[in-house]
Amino acid sequence: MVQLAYVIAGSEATGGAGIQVDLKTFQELGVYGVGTLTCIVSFDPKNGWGHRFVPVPPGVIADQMEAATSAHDLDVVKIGMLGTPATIETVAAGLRRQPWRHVVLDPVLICKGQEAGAALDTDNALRESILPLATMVTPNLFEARTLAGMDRIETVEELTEAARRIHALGPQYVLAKGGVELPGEDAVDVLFDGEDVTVLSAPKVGQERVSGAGCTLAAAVTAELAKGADVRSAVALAKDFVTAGINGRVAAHTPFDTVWQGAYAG
Ligand code: PXL
Repeated sequence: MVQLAYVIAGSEATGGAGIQVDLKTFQELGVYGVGTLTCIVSFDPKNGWGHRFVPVPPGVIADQMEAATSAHDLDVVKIGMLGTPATIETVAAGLRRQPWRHVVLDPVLICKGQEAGAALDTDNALRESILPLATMVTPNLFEARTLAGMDRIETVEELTEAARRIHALGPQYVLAKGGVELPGEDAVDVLFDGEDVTVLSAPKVGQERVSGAGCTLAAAVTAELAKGADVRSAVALAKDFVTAGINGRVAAHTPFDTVWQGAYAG
């Protein structure tokens, strides 16, 4: 029987992040993807690839969630970019309507190139309304600093401390991602389940960030959980999947290359 995975996320028009990446990842990992669109991001090539952001009206988001959850028995969902407090409240209300085996939250606070602190009300709404519903949260370095309330994260020990602090906010599993910005030879991620710390590392592929790596990682975890994998196996496979995708990256005219989700299968 085909397993299903659900994603609630935004569109990123170049194809390098957002729901496009989530659905490609689901397909590559053999799960049937169902998606609900929260917003449309169209980078502006005439303006340094700055963000042009259009939210989907809350009623339309609620309609999509109703259609998706009525058509299918979904029990694993990934949450990507939400973007506004109104969207966050709508998605939280929709999620509360049924039980979930896993809610994987990629806490997209800002996108690459956006100014830090651009959307404090959105950050607060995410923390208050979505974080308590998440079984797993996958912050990058910036998001981990923000959620953990730490000024700096420069070592694996500090990344682990951030994961512990974020765990205390509610989610059962925290996957904190060091990425290329955490100093060192390897791209290190830390999984904390409330008891055990698992450190995953793979040699960095260059020193430049790649667009879509975070989306791909969380989507791959979601797909594996949908197939019934335990959290640690899901995270390990997702790390391999995203590392293969970064090695096979797709060049673009944007400031960042993007992950090739097809690289893992070859
Ligand atoms: O990479 C984070 C992200 C997620 N979702 C959407 C985005 C971005 C960053 O640009 O646009 C829709």
